[in-house]
Amino acid sequence: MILDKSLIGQYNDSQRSSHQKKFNALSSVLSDEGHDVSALVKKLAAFQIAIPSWALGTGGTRFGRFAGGGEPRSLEEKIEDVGLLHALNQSSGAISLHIPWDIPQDYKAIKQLAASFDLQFDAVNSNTFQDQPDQKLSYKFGSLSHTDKNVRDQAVAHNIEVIKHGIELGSKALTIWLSDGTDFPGQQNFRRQFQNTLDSIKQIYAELPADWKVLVEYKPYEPHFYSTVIADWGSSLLFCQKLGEKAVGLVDLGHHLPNTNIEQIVSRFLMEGKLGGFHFNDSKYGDDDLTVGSVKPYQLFLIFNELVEGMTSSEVNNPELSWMIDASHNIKDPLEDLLQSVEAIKIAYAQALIIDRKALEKAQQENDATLAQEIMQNAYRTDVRPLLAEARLQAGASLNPVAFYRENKIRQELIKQRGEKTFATGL
Ligand code: PSV
Ligand code: MN
Repeated sequence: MILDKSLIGQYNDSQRSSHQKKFNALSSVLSDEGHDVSALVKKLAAFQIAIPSWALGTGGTRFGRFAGGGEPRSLEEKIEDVGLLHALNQSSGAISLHIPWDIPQDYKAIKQLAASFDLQFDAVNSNTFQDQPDQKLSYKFGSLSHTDKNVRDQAVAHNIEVIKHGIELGSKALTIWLSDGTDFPGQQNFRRQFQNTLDSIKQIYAELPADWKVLVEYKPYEPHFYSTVIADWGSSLLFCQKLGEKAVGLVDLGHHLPNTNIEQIVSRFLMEGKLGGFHFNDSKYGDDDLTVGSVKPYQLFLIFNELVEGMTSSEVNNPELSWMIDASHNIKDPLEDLLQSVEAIKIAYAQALIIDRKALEKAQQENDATLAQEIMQNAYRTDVRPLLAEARLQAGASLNPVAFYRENKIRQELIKQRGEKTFATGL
């Protein structure tokens, strides 16, 4: 569906005066606090978060899936949906593909389509966690870590094929999420599994173009329930250190055991110059795939505090980060969910940008925990949404993307075009 952009202008005109009042009030407070408001708006407008091709359809669980209507039936329709999101918020200017769920048939046409929506191709994702119908050897007992070299070779070849698709599309990174692990104590030798995996990823690493990265994602459990080869940030960092400069860690917010201090992990990765990027989502219990910021917005803010601090510190030398959402929940309209997620990420970023860093540093030096908390929460409790809205207004996006989406009955239009019973390919 191609959005008539004049509708955005009309909608913004109807909301402009109310927005202006809120923006003026916030600008005046922030200016008094010494912030350069137009620089903040510029930073927010420039911040782009990639959308995964598998988040555009309704997710499910092993107990079932309740598909919504009008879901994209092809890669082309997924690109159209991300184009729609980008038109609404001007902050979702990239799509991340999962192979083989979304193999492009005609690179040139796909690239043209993406360019028509002003979209880039973010990291490409390999998949050795499922067996494909035409596959020779099974991944039931692992892929890159498998005891059988033939299985490892097949998984390595798949990753190299994914890099090739990425090169054709203009991607600059391969994300490896390795599901390999065990379900029972004693099932495998941990050290040998690690070594097999390292040997496999080294072969993949050797095929990376000079300006590429490999993002090494970690996850503590699921699909395996006793051990996972790359279970935690320590294992991810170990692989990255052994592989070389192009290997960096990927933090998926849902891939931590309850109460893990994710912001400290972010700081450690940054300190080592090994933070590659994020898969944003929110979680209550595990890999819940909930809307970003819906359960733990303060944690998200604390993560952005580390990011802003680390990326602006002269003591940190970390490569550019790859920002992506990784969520596909089972009840919401996926497009509304993604709009809310992007908004939550940018709110946390804006709040982290307005922390009084000098005062915080002083409070830290003086071990004044009370003042440090006041400073952090003063930023967190500031309603920064008018800054985001202003960034959208200036970029030609909608002042309120979710309200616009509903008022213009976009889902109903998609259902009309694609049908009530459609299933997005992927998960
Ligand atoms: C695994 O849970 C994961 O987070 C990986 O990033 C996958 O590529 C993605 O979800 C989709 O299943
Ligand atoms: Mn992920």
